[in-house]
Amino acid sequence: MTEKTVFGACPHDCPDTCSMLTTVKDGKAIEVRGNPDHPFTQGGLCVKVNNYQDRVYSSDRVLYPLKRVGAKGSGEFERISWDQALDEIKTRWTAIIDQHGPSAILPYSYLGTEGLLNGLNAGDAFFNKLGASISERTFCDSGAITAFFMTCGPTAAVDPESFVHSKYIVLWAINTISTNLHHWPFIAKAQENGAKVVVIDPISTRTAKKADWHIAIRPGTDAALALGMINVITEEDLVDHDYVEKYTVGYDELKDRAANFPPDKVAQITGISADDIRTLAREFATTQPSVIRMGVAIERNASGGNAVRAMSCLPALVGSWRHCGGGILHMPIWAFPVNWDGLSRPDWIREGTPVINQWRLGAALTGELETKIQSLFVYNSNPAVVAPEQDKLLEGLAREDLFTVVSEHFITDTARYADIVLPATTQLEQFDVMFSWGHLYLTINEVAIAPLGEAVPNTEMFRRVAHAMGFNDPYWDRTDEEMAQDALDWSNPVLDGIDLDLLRQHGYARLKVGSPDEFVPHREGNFPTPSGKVEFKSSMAAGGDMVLPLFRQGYTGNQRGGEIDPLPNYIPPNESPQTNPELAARYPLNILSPKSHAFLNSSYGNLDAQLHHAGEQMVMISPDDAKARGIADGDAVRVFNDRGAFEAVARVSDDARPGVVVAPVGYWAKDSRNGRTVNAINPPAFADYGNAPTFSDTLVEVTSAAQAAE
Ligand SMILES: Nc1nc2c(c(=O)[nH]1)N[C@H]1C(S)=C(S)[C@@H](COP(=O)(O)OP(=O)(O)OC[C@H]3O[C@@H](n4cnc5c(=O)[nH]c(N)nc54)[C@H](O)[C@@H]3O)O[C@H]1N2
Ligand SMILES: Nc1nc2c(c(=O)[nH]1)N[C@H]1C(S)=C(S)[C@@H](COP(=O)(O)OP(=O)(O)OC[C@H]3O[C@@H](n4cnc5c(=O)[nH]c(N)nc54)[C@H](O)[C@@H]3O)O[C@H]1N2
Ligand SMILES: [Mo]
Repeated sequence: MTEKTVFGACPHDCPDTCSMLTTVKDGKAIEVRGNPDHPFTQGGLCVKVNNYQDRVYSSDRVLYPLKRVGAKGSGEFERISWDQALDEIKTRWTAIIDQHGPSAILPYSYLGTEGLLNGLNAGDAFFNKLGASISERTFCDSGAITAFFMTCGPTAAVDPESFVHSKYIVLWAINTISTNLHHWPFIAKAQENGAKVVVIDPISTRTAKKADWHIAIRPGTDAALALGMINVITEEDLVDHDYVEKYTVGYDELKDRAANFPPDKVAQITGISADDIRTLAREFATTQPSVIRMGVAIERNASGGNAVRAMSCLPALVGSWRHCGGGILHMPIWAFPVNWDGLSRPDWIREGTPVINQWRLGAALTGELETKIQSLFVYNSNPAVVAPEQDKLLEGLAREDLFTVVSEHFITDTARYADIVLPATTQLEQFDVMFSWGHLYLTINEVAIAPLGEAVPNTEMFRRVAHAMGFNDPYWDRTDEEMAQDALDWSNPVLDGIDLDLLRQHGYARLKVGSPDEFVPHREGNFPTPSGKVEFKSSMAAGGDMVLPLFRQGYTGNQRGGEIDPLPNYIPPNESPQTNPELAARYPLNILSPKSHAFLNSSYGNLDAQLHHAGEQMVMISPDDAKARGIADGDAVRVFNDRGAFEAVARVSDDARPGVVVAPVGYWAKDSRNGRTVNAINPPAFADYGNAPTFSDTLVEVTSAAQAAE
């Protein structure tokens, strides 16, 4: 009998990127646990991943290539060999390319796994070589990143571990205990030491319940709140003038802009009292170190980018950057010297290649866009659940003439529509190196067990597909380890003394950025913006493109020109009772679709332990709104607007603000009452920056399902 412990990394698209230890006995993984030595993981995993071996060994795993035998969407497949699958792909694609050109093929991927090798960019080089359309990947944080770069630049900004030193912590549009769990102990420690924790969220979340102050803001109005805070700080002269003078640009213009946002007006927009707005501004300014932790959810409205810009001005105005544990934390990912272009090979993109945004998949497949898509290749993503306009998307996926290939662990709602399904390995069966967007450690993921069935890592899948298509560039001759060598700039000072051998010995390594107790990168400015300062007035606004090239692999075609406001402003929500009274007469409730505590996006939405935790697809509604509709807790309800409808169980709770309902994303359509989930009602509309979504700006009506059926 042999037993060993293998260093791994949680694969998921989550800021925590836990260092994971897998116990392997006689070639079988019997347990996973959090690495107790890792300062951020601290020995714990979450409810999603702490039984990861059950995902690996689930009897529902796809273990062999499959070919569709039933109708699209029926989920009926038969086993074929890898050679047959590759032959079929080659034959179909060759015909499509001959007839329509390669841009009729659309890749679609996101972060099913976050590894440098198997994650976001795993297929880019292949599809660029093929000449396929470019998938513009703005699922997550593209608006906030653009806004943050415009104001502070690509900086790690604040070490999440430094929060133990903070005295005033604002958790803004983030549900830390569900979505960034391993940050919580640092916040809790600060709280024990006397820090005040403020949560700004329309919902009383698990995190809000632990806060000293929960501010239940109206969705999509955060930009107004931040500008209101700037108004109070400038009017009452709570400004750190020395910091502002030395390390910022555009103070006078920002002050003028904020003059349009006095607390009384902001109170009307946000639903927060003028006194509370003043208190928040005063306390944030005077309780140092003060820090903001923003969630990805901040960007999901018409004013999301502007909100991030205004929020990113606050710490510089009051000098929070002078202190360890002060500033604004967006994502420390920018500290990792990733060789993005080496992974993606944007140099292989052909001039004039169409760019199709991910949120527009329904439109792309139903022929609404200029480029007609004849083939879709999905890996690391489950668009049938995570993309909006679900009705349209499923209609597109059902097209008989569309040739769809999906690489997966499971027959997801998307894979059900595939012509060919390719089996993918899980994290225990593959090698990878992981960055983090929530801490400053690089983590290795070693192979713990042999691949099950004929599953392969994405790296190997693209080697096979590339060779089948006759590509012989050495890019596809590299081993995974060689790819890892190329994926990072190991000569960068932050990786000084760190290499694969060291990672193999320790499982992880902290970047050489100094200790969390001394991490104050902007005590004296040094912001990576064009001016080197915090740009209240942004010089990047003159560039005229509000989607950073990052999201389309460095490709700078299709620029949208136009005037961009160099100062942060507030743009009213696309859909809200305040701004669209006509629409609100039919659909009076503002719906939010945040993350589920027990799922990771739609991953785990099919597995027993997590489903048991999450319960049936639900919608949370306030007692007032429920009563007005004759809805009781536990009733089956229909949630709908002009785009679509889904059925769910009502959870009547004071946790929802009146006028706001909440339906977490991640439930699978096939297991839902009417075969639809929350993205049936969500729009494809873009936020102000970065082609981010506007899920927090959506209006619906809720009725009891029995009533709807009459
Ligand atoms: N358990 C779990 N953890 C996850 C994920 C998951 O699916 N499940 N997904 C991972 C991924 S991909 C991401 S991007 C992150 C996201 O992490 P978060 O941004 O924390 O995720 P959300 O739950 O979508 O939103 C957080 C909170 O924002 C609030 N909110 C929504 N709209 C607004 C608004 O307009 N203003 C304000 N102030 N608040 C608003 C919601 O009510 C919600 O409680 O989580 C990661 N971690
Ligand atoms: N309404 C609403 N919609 C949302 C959001 C929201 O908050 N509300 N959040 C948005 C955000 S922030 C994000 S990040 C996206 C997330 O969207 P996605 O990244 O598409 O997330 P998942 O639904 O988890 O789908 C990932 C799929 O990849 C598969 N997978 C995992 N590992 C591998 C692998 O190694 N190889 C292959 N081939 N496949 C693998 C998994 O089994 C899973 O089915 O959703 C977005 N959509
Ligand atoms: Mo995300």
